[in-house]
Amino acid sequence: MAFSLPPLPYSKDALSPHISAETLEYHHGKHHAAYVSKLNAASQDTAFADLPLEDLVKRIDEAPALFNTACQHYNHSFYWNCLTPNDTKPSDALSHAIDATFGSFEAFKATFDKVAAGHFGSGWAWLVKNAQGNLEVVGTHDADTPLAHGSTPLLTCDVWEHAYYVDYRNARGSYIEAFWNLVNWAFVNDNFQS
Ligand code: MN3
Repeated sequence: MAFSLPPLPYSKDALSPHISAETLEYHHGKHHAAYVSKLNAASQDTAFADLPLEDLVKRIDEAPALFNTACQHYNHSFYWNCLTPNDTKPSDALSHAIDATFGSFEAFKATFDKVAAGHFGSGWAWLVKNAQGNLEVVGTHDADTPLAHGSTPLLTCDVWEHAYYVDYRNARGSYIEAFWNLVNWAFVNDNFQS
C-alpha cells in the first residue's frame, strides 16, 4: 500500500487525562486508519499513489477525488506530532515572532482559542507561516489544510467532534484548554525553522 498509518509517537495512555487512551484508540486506530485505507483505494493505479504525502497535498488541485482522504491523512499525521506528554516550550525565535505578530503569547493563545472554539462544524485551527513568511492563525473546514494553500503549518488542533467527544462530550472549550497542556513545542519550533 502506498500510504500507511504512522504509529502514534507516544503510547495510547500517554496523553491522559487530557486526551484518553479511548479517544486515541478511535481517533487514530479507526478514524485516521479509515482515511488511509480509503486514500489507498482511491489512489490505486494512479500516478498520485507514489507521491510523498506532503507533495500530494501541495498538488491536491490535480487530484480533487483524493482531497478529503489525502488532506485528512496529512492533517492527522501532523496533529499527532503536535501533541506530547513531555514538557516543551517555544524557542526564543518563535517566541519573538509570536510577540511581534500577536503582541504577546497570551494574545496569540486567545486568537487561536477563538478560531478553535468558534469554528462552525468540523475542521481545524492552525498556527501557520504564510506565503509572506508571517505567522497567522487560521481555521480550515472539514479536511482542508493550509499546506494546500501555500502556507507552512506549525501547529494544529483538530476540532472535529471525534477529537473530543469521548472525553469532553460537547464541551469543545474544555478540550481546547486541555490541548495547551499537550502542545509539542519542539515540533512547532522545528516547523518554524524549516
Ligand atoms: Mn480527527
